[in-house]
Amino acid sequence: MNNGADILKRLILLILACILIYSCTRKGETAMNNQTDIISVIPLPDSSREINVVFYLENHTRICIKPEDRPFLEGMVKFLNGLVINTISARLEVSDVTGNDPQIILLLNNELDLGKEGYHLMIDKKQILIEGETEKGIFYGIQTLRQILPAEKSQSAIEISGVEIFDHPRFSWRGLHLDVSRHFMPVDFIKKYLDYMAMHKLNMFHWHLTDDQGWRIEIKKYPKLTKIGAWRNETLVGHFEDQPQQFDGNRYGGYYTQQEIREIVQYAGERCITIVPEIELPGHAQAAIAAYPELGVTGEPVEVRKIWGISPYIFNIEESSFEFIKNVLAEVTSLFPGEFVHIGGDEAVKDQWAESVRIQQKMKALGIRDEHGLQSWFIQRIDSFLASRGKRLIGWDEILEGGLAPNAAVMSWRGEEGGIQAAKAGHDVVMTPTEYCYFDYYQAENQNEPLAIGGFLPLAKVYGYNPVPASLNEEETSHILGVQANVWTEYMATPEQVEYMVFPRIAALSEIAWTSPERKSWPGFRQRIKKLAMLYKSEGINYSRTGLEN
Ligand code: TNX
Repeated sequence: MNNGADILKRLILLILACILIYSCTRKGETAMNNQTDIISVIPLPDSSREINVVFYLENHTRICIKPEDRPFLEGMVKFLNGLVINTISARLEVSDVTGNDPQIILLLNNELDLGKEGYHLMIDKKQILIEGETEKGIFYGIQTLRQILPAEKSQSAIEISGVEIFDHPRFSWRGLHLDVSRHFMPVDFIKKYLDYMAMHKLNMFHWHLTDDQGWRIEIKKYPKLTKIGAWRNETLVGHFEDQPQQFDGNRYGGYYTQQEIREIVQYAGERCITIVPEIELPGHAQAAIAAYPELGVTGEPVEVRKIWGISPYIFNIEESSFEFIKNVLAEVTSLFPGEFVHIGGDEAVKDQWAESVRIQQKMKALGIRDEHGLQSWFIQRIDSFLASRGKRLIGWDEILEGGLAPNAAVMSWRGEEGGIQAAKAGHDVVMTPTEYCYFDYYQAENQNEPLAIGGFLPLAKVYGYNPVPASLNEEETSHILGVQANVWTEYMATPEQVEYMVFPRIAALSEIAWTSPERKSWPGFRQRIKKLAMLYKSEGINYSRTGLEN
């Protein structure tokens, strides 16, 4: 009896212990799942699930593509192999057939239902599958794989943990801008910049090619734009507000030939990036007027601007000036295949228009009430020209003043108000308010921070931005194409300084542009950015460490 009770007691204890061990394991699993849900990828994908196996990437791994996909995926194979070479120092063979070897499959699949840029990535024991409805999706799948792979190069096979990811972007406009007028950036750096964008799944490169301080795009019909307009006699030293102003005494400039531009457009296209060229009108035009004074209101000669701030020089409204602008835009549109052309429209000081008897007479004859109306008339003429060439106009939010053609899009930079107003009026909008999106602002309060324009935009603040204003209803929200950060280079004289200002804030931008807001998490991002910074380091990028420390 005693013995029997003892056995029963032991049995009960054993069962209890089993239950305990089982439940602990379950808990452990859940905890792990939660952890791996947040895989270390930026921007964070829609969903990720850990698969408890490893894939060995080795030099006899094959890249497999269906024969009918080949013509569309050649470029993707090139990227994938570039990535593999950087990881295991080997180039993989490409084959049509799927044999028994470990393989990486790139697949076009129009039944995925993840949109044109979405992808499905699955890493299991025998294969890595990257599928997308288009090559763009596959490209982004490869970018995700890039962040999953170790940042350092290895001479032999590597192990990759199993995972399955479904992913697609929140916005179709995930933009980064670069001002090459205030400081010229060489072709090689523009290519790097495009690489950096691709790494973060950004897809719109807004290239600010003209401004008061330099005209940077070769226009065959008007050689003086680059012969004269691309060069300033000297440059301001220190901050614009420092007194007395001092200058470096060095002639400064540069421009891109059309051949170089074609090369860059192609390079961008291979990385699923569309370039939006910007030709500034009617203000920020001092360099063009320096080259051709007859385009200005006074007709007097002026030099290319050598200080920052806003110039009073503005295009006149003669028919000959519209001819000039149309001819320039004709060359620009033939170089850039994208849908949008940015025509500036910001900060056009209208004093010269107001003071010109000729312009005032013309305004009256046209029945236009004031200079805002005149700017609107000006922009609408450019809009119809662009439309006749199959392009869409986009401009800074000032173009809203005085009315705008329905198809034109607006970039909201002076806060969100312009964007809200534009979306409510049915215009497409890109949000880029100074407060959250100006990467020329300081990112740290550090005493030794390199000189910047001012402001304060730390990493966390960029991350916290939601480009859809709460005041918009669903229909209006559909006009928010996306978000963009701007990189004005008054205080960035070199590519290294541009990198410093862009990194790591570009990572926060990519997540607000790509990841759905419910999935975003600042603590999660802070962990993941540390891993991504290892990739920045191995790429030799001059990134700011602020925001990456504990
Ligand atoms: C305003 S943002 C400008 C640029 C300057 C920038 C400096 C915008 C449309 N225009 O010309 O470079 O401020 O932050």
